[in-house]
Amino acid sequence: MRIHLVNPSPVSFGTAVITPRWLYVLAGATPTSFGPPAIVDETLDPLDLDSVRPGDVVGIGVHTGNALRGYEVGRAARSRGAVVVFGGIHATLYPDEARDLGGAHAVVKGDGDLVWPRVLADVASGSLYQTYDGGRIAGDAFVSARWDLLPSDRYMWGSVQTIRGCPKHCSFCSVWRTDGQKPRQREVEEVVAEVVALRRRGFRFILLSDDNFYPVTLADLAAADRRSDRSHYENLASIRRQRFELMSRLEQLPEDLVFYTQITMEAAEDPEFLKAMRRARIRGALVGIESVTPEGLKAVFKDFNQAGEALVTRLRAFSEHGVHVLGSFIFGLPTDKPDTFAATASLAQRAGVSFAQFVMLQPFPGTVDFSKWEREASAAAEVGGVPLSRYWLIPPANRPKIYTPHPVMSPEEIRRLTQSTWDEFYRLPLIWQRSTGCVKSLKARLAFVLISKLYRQMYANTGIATDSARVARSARRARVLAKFARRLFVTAPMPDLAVPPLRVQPAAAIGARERTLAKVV
Ligand code: B12
Ligand code: SF4
Repeated sequence: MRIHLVNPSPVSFGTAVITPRWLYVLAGATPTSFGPPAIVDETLDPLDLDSVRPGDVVGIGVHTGNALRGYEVGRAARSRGAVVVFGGIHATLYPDEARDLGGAHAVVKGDGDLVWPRVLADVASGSLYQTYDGGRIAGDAFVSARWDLLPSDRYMWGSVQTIRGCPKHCSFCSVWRTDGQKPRQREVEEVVAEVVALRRRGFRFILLSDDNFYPVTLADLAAADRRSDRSHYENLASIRRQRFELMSRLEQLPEDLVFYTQITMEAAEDPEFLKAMRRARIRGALVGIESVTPEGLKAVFKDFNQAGEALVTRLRAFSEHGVHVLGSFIFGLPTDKPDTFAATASLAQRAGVSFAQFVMLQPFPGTVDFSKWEREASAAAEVGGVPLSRYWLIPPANRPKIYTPHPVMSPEEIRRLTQSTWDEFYRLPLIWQRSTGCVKSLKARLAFVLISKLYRQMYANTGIATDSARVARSARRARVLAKFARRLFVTAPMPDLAVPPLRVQPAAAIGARERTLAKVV
């Protein structure tokens, strides 16, 4: 009985940017008695069905975007006699779908780390259940990824998770509902060991694939400090202390490592935190800016963000501390008007954002926006017998772009204006201008241009274009650019790299600093 883990994708590029973490975590959770799992990332190469034998176990992880391909793989594996198990966020939300359409014998909901060995044992003993609930496990129970199984020369960036969950409740995001609002932090030494394992293999760029790297704000601490019950304050202070511990450990790792994460803009309030990020070489962060107006932020339950000039100041604080921002903006909010698009691009440039993505408000399952949209009449319209509220089941060739209905603009107008915002932001003279704020040498500036162009090709044209010729052209260009970009990211392996020895932290001093900072708010 061989274990196969498949990350489905309708398109295979031969090369990929970031390692899909779940594959290597589940490999880590697979008991050694079953042998090393066969790992297939279809963004590289499609699954070779001939490798699947009767009695094998095929584990398939799906998010909404690749669910349909996942179901195809599941049915094909089942017809070859394999035991098919689904997991991942989409299977967690729609377990019946994986069974009805994906040939699943079993579906795992929630975190797979601890429940996966039980599923395999049940397969082996012939007592498999239809559904397993992996729940939300504690941070110290997260299983480390098996990077020794990573193929050479296929990926540019490694991915290591340090925390799961987010205390916020943005309307377009499923994270707080599926991963929970209570931050679950991994053991610092486990994170460090994974980074070392990746650096040994030549990876120097690592995505900290977290929901929110800054889970405790100074205002949270100040509010907790006012309560008579100290337990909440102590808990928040401990989460914050561990963040600093992690960053101080990352600081001890080889100097050529570069980290990138996802964070709320609230971190800009906290120079201590930003300085620690810089020392840890967390050089970039995706910041969910979403909207440049207060009304827009309110519409998506994100009014903890700043708007207008206060937003410019906040974003500049990141780059002033050497943390370069990938600003993520959403278009199509009910409060957006045709002039919002140009105003957004101009603000992004003024705020010193290094990269930007402009996405159209799309209802993703598991979100508040989706639940609302699903009840509307437009979601009941059908394509080939499939209601739009299940748009991921429509074959990609016929699948319309699904956007949340807007009170005054048509989807096509929003799409066209979004596309022109990408065009404007990624004009060569503007990229060149931005490169000065990020890097110094001519070589590094040229690399910045290459990465900007690659990002734009991979994201904008393949993501929002409706013209399939344009999508195909962009995918081809992205493949060529990726070949060059790979050389920029991957470096000589350091097979003998050891985990650096622990430096003892003056814990009392950290506690005192938190108290001072909390009182400032
Ligand atoms: C890192 C990340 C990315 C990285 C991905 C890098 C990579 N190659 O992995 C980048 C930045 C590229 C990215 C892009 C996008 N992402 Co993203 N991303 C994440 C994030 C923050 C963490 C994912 C991760 O690595 N987690 C760590 C692993 C270990 O956890 P996991 O994948 O959940 O797997 C666990 C369980 O689900 C389960 N499991 C998973 N698979 C399987 C399979 C089996 C058999 C079993 C038993 C269990 C199991 O066990 C695992 C271990 O516990 C999640 C948020 C989240 N909390 O999930 C969003 C998230 C997955 N992304 C999301 C979205 C929407 C996107 C984009 C579409 C954004 C956009 N608008 O373009 C793109 C799509 C890219 C694509 N085509 O795949 C949504 C998905 C929503 C949905 N319903 O599908 C999420 C949930 C965030 C959100 N805001 O809601 N993303
Ligand atoms: S969008 Fe970001 S801040 Fe909002 S709930 Fe999701 S992860 Fe948290």
